[in-house]
Amino acid sequence: MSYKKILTVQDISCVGQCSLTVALPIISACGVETAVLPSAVLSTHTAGFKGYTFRDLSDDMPDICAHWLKEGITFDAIYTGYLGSQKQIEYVKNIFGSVANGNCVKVVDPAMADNGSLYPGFDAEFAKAMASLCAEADYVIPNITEAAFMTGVEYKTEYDRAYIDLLLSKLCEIGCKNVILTGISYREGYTGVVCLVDGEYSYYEHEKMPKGSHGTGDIYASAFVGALMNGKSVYDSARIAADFCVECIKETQKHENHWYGSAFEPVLYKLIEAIK
Ligand code: PXL
Repeated sequence: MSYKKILTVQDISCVGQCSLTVALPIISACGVETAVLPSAVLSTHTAGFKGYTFRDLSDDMPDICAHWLKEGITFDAIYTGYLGSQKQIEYVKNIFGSVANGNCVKVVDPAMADNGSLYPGFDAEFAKAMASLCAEADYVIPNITEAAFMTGVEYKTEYDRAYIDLLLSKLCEIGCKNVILTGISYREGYTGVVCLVDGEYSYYEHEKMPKGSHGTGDIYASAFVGALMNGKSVYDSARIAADFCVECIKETQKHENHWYGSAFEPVLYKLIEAIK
């Protein structure tokens, strides 16, 4: 397996175990060189903390990218997570068109919503812009809420296979090529992930933890990218990432009052074992 170099574009939430503080250690631990393009610096993430700082780094993004171009730096994969503005989404499209090498794999996690609501600061226009970025990716990793906001399909907490098929077909209509739809539960006590790859549906089901933990979306996408870059199939990458998230949630529950993130570090070795 050749040594791969990936670029991940997302914010730094200094405290909160999400975005870059999750993607960098996880993808690096998978044996992949991980370059970063921080889109913003926040003192914490926005889900549950009050009064966080937000330094928008949008205007630095084109200059950073221009320098890489001058140096002849390109990437085998580009993975984007939380992006702070529509302007950043446009910059990412330029990045896709410039520093991607010939076989570059583009992965977009449209990290903007969960449990039926958009994160603070986002609106329907942003969701539309994110949908247009998803159309440029090889793989997109939305949850049901994000898929619903991007397609205009009603968000549901109780659903069947027909609803999921509707979400998938609407995602394809807006230009998504391959979809990894997370948090899909068809029966009590279980949840899982649906993969639509080259039009083929598959589903990996696993136990559903009674209580989730924050940041598992970013952990999931990072582990998926790490596994994919190690030559695993899309389905195996989706399965490995899902199993890892379950381990992270179980670990988090051992640590009382750890409400703002997921304790992924103590179980990171399990992800590496699953990949190797
Ligand atoms: O993907 C989660 C995330 C990342 N970055 C910031 C966030 C969140 C979720 O709330 O607020 C800044």
